[in-house]
Amino acid sequence: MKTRIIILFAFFFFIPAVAQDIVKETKEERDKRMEWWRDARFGLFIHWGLYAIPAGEWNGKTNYAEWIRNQAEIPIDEYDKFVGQFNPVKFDADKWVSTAKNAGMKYIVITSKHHDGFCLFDSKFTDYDVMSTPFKRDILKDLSEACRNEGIKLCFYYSIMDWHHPDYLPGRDWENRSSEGADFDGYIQHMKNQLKELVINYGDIGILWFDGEWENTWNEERGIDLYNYVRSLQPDIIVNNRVDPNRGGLEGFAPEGVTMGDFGTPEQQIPSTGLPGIDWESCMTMNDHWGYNKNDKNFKSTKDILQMLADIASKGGNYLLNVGPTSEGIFPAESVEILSEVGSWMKVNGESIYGTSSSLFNSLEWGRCTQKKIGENTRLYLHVFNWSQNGRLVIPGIYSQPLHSYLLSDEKKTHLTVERNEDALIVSIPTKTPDENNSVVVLDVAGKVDVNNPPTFESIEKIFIDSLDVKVKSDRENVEIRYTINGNIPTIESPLANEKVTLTTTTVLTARCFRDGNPVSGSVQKTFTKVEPEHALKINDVIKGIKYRYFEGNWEVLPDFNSLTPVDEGVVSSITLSPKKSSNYFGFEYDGYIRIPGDGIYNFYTASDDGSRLFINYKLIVDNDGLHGIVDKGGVIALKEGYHRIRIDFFESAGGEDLKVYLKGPGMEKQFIPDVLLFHIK
Ligand code: FHN
Repeated sequence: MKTRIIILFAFFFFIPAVAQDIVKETKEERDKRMEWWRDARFGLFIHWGLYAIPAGEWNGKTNYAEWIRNQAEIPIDEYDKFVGQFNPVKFDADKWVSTAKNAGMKYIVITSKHHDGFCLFDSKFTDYDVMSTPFKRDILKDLSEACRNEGIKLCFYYSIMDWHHPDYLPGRDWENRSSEGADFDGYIQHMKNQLKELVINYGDIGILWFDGEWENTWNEERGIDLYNYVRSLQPDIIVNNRVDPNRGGLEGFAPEGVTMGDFGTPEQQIPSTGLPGIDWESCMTMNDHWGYNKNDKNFKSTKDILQMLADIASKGGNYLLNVGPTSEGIFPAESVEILSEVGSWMKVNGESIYGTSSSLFNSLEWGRCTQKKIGENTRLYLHVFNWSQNGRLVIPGIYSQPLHSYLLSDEKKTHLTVERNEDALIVSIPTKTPDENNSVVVLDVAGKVDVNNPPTFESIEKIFIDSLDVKVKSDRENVEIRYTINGNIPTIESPLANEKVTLTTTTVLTARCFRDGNPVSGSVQKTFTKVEPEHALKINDVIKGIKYRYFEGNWEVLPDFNSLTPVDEGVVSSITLSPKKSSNYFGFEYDGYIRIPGDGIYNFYTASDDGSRLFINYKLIVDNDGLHGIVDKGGVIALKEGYHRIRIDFFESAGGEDLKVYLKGPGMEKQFIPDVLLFHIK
């Protein structure tokens, strides 16, 4: 134990200033840490707290849930009366955990503390917890024992945003409650104290599932610090990416993927394709609310849920499905019924979900595919949503040699014949569908599965000046890539692409895979355009810094600032939304020159909450307008070395606000626009 303490001390002592690499783990160590989570594929989300008492209803309105205090603008003293009413006498942790386990779920994420600040656990750092209620029992303690008994991973949701704690900032703008003396750094220490309780007092914790990171007091530095802190408490814990202010809103990813935390968190949605090399989890409600709403009967069907589970797994993701328990401590009957039906399917077909990886098929008209390595071979699980009555299941564009096929629901594993028809395999299947929701056909193939995916172009730019090297690649074995530069489909006579193709003029590049003289893929085509870089402006007497004009108003899209009178104006060295006089309903226009260090292709980005636009030489390059959480958008332009006009427009409505402006160019990774590049003239 002594060694462990020394190691922990070392963590604290040598925390690097910025990078998230405190644990400096290798890929192998990370894979080991993520292994149980990747195998699990399916978990239960639980949103439970004081908000279950009003059950979505307030002052005659019935569409609330866990946000009720903020949306119904309930004064804190009024809301805190629920503390004296919270007495879930029917709460039975063993029953909750067995319901999840019987549904085929491998982990449970429960709201230890949601945005309202109420804690479902006995915290030494607040009285705003379950021990102050008539129930007086540590919910999470009961759950940790029940999970341990059933071999289910217990995980905690924890909200960074806190509408109750006096040191949290910003306060609610509708609430007549002073933030005088609030100490946000003190709040961060409070969070760390509670997180230490959560990670140390309840046994092995699988995931710290953060949320509520979108308000303007949260930033990247604090996110990295919180991630490193939790990992230092339990190095093998998994942390989601909602410590990252740039996690990309409900899409759940930054433009570069997962830039902080261990997995992306798309919410109420499923990415359109898999995301190779990126861990992610879709979280979803069963009806339309996270917390309990007694009037919400709009539950998804078991078929919807099972097909979404297969869709998510076929793209390499996890599915976190939510239940909102009642104030008595029981799951709504509809949720119990759905989980039971899902469990019946999982009992028969679970191996087609657990421990599977994404398939290589871009699309299958009848359903989805997950796969597993079986020794040197590959097992395909064909999830058939639309069962064909003609006795044939056609798997298009597969060159692998079939070995064996059977219905996963068939205990005898009766062999199904498999024939080849050109680049398709056809499985003979019974006319009667095995399962109305999702029938799984197993198909074992020799070696790595070989699907007719075309090559990929590695170049991310579609415009270039001078010349452009386009890498053309395929991860398929034993193929050669041939290409054309005139838009025609490549033939065996077309030139070999080898590693890259160098373009010197605007080109329609088309590439295709061949094997033994025959095409074994469709073709991929992209136009790369040669452009003339914009000439620099001839300006003199430049002065460091960029001009700003500050406006106040209530907009849903960017206004024409030229038609408005600014409240303030001046020059700033950086684009940081200051000086401003309000935390809501304001706008900025930044206008000046950027000194471009050399000829080349430049990407500009804005990450903003709410809307923003970026212009170079009066051309709209980034359009990130509208009411939204932090969203990162980019645009590209070719520029010659020298000064170019730059203008950024931004507006904030209410809630979180943020504006970050990035630049990427030749020899420059994506970075905040350096102050040294910003100028104005009198
Ligand atoms: O504001 C929360 C919401 O209440 C709920 O907890 C979801 C679940 O991921 N997360 C936030 C909304 O994105």
